[in-house]
Amino acid sequence: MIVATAGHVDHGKTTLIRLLTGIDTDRLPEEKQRGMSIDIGFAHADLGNGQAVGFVDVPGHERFARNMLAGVAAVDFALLVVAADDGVMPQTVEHLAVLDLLGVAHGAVALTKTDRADAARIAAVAADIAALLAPTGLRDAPVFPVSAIDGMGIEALRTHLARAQRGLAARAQNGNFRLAVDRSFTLPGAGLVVTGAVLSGSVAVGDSLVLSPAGLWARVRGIRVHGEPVMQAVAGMRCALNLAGDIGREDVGRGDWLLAAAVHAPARRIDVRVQAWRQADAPLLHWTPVQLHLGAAEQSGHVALLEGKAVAPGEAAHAQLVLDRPLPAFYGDRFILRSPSAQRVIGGGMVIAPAEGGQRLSRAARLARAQAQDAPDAAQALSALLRAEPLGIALRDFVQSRNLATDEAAQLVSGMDIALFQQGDATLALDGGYWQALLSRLPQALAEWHALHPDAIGPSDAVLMQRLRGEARPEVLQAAIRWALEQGVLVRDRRLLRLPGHSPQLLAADRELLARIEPLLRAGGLRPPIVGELAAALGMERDALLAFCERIGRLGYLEPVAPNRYFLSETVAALAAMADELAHASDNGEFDAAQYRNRTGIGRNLTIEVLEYLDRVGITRYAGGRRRMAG
Ligand SMILES: Nc1nc2c(ncn2[C@@H]2O[C@H](COP(=O)(O)OP(=O)(O)OP(=O)(O)O)[C@@H](O)[C@H]2O)c(=O)[nH]1
Ligand SMILES: [Mg+2]
Repeated sequence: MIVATAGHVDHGKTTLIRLLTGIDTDRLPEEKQRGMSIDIGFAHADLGNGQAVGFVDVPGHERFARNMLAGVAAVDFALLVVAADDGVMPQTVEHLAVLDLLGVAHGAVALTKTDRADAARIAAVAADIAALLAPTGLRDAPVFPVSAIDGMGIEALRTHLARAQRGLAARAQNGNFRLAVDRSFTLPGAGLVVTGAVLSGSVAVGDSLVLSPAGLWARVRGIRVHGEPVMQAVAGMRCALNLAGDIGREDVGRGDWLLAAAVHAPARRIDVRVQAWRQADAPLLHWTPVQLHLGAAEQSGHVALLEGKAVAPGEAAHAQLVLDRPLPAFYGDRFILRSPSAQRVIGGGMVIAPAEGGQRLSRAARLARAQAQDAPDAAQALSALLRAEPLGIALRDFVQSRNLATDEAAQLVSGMDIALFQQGDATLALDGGYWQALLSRLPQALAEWHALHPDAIGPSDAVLMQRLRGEARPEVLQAAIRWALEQGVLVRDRRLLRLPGHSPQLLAADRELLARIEPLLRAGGLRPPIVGELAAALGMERDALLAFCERIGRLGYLEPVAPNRYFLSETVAALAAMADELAHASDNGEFDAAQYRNRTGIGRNLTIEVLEYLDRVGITRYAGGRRRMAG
C-alpha cells in the first residue's frame, strides 16, 4: 500500500509521517532551513502486518503544487492533514479536489495540532471537514484527532492504516510493466538509479525496458523496494531500478516512464473523459490551454471538447487532449488539469485511448470513437469500437491503449466475434457481423454488375473491389473474394469473376470466330500475333477483326493488352506469374523492365506494353522506374 499526505502548508504532514515511520521526509537542506517541504519525500514502515507501507509526503505550499501532483499520482490511500488551529485552508480544498478528481477512494483525515485548540474548536473543524468530504469519494474517511506534542491519537491512526493495508485488495498484476519515474540519480559503483511507482505489470532483474517518450533502451541491473534488494517488483509498489543501457543521467527524470517495449507508443492526442472541477470559477471551454498532470508527468496542451461548447463546473464530457509533446497514456489513467496562467486546478479526468492519426476524422466520428471505448470492460469497448468503425481498426492500437499483455489480448479476441486480417505486419480487426454482411453483399454486387453487362463474363477483381470500395478496405475485400471463391459463391472465369449461374451467351457467329482466333493466339505463346497478323491468317479485313476484338474484349473474352494486341487470359496469367516470380526473387519485392524482358523473352517493345497493361489492370504497380506486385 502507498499512502500519500495532502493538506495545507504547515499543517503537520511531515511531522506526522515522522511519527508514524521514524523517517524525516524533508531531505533537502533548503527544506530544513525553511522548515517546509518543497519536494515530495518518501518513507516506509511496517505498521504491524509484516509488510511495509510506503508513504509519499507532499509539500503543502501552493508554489510546489506541481510536486504534490507528481506525488499523488499512484497512491492507494490518502492521508488528509488539517491543523485544528488553522482549520480548512485553500490547499486543503485544492488537494482534496486533486484526490477526488484522481479517483482516490480510500483515505483518512488527521486533525493535527489538537494541543492548540479546545474541544469546541476541534468539533467545529471536524464538522467543516465532514462538509468538505461529503461530495467526494473520500466521504467515508474517518477523522483522527492527533497531536505531535504528546503523541495523542497517533496509535489509533497507525492501527487504522494497518487495518486499511490488510483490507486493500492487492493490485491486479496484469498488463505490461509501467513505472512513473519521479526521481533519478547516480550512485557511485551502481550508476544510474531511477525511482517511481509501478502502475502495472511487474519487472525483474535482467528485463529490458524502454524509456518513454524518448524511446531509449534500458536494462534492469538491480531492483530495490524500501531500500532492500529484490529480484522482482510488481504493481502497487514503489521501487528503485538500477539501469544499464543506452540511457544516461541526463536522459531521464521526473515525468518519464519506463515501459515494457510493447506499450511504448507515446501520443500527442489522447481521448479522455474530462471533468470540470466542482468548485472551478469558470466552465471549461473548447480549446482551453491546460497543464496536464498524468502520473509524474506534466505536459502543456489544449482541451478540444468533442461534445458541447463548455463543461460547467462539476460536469463531465468527452474531449481530446492535444498536447505540445507526446506522452504514453493508457485507458483508465487519471489526470489533473491546471490552468497554466492561474496555476490552479481546473479539472481532471480519465484517459480513454490515445487518438493518434485521428486528425482527419470529423468531431462526430471522434466522439463516437471515444464513447465506444469508454467502458471498463475491454471486450465491451472493443466490440463497440468495431461497430463504430465499419472499416475496421488496427488491433495493436487497441491492445496498447488497454495495456494488454500478449496472452490477455489473445484471450480477449478469442472470445469475441471478430474477423482478423493481415495488413503488412499489422492486424486489422473487423466486427464479425460486418464481415458476414460483406460476404453476403459480394454476390449481390456481382449480380448487379451482371445485370448491367449481361453479355460480359464478369468484372475483374479490381472492378468489383472498386464498386465496394466504400464498404471495406482492400485487404478485407480481397479476403472476402478469396472466401467466396473457395465456397463456390463466386467462380473465376479466365481472370474474371462471375456468379456460378451466370452464362453469357455469345451469338453463334461470334462464338465461331472466337473459336478460330483462340488457337492462333495460343500458338503464339507469350508473343501472340497482332490483329493485322491474325486478320491475314484468317483471311479477314483487319478493321473488321479489330472491331470484333474490341467488342469481345469488352465482354471479357480477350484482353486488350495494346491497341493492336489482344491476348488470351491464360497468356496474361502466365505473364503475371512471371512478374510475381521476379518480385519474389528480389530482396525488396521490386523488379525492372530489363529483368522482365530477360525472364519472358518477349522483346523490348512488347515488354513495355505488357507491363503497362499489368499496371492498368492492377496486377503490378509502377514506381520510380521499378515495379512491384500490387496488393
Ligand atoms: N503544536 C503542534 N505543532 C505541530 C504539530 N504537528 C506539527 N507541528 C508543527 O507544525 C510545523 C509544521 O509542521 P510540518 O510537519 O513541517 O508541516 P507540513 O504540513 O509538512 O508543512 P509543508 O510540508 O510545508 O506543507 C512544525 O513546526 C511542526 O513542529 C502538532 O500536533 N502540534
Ligand atoms: Mg512537509
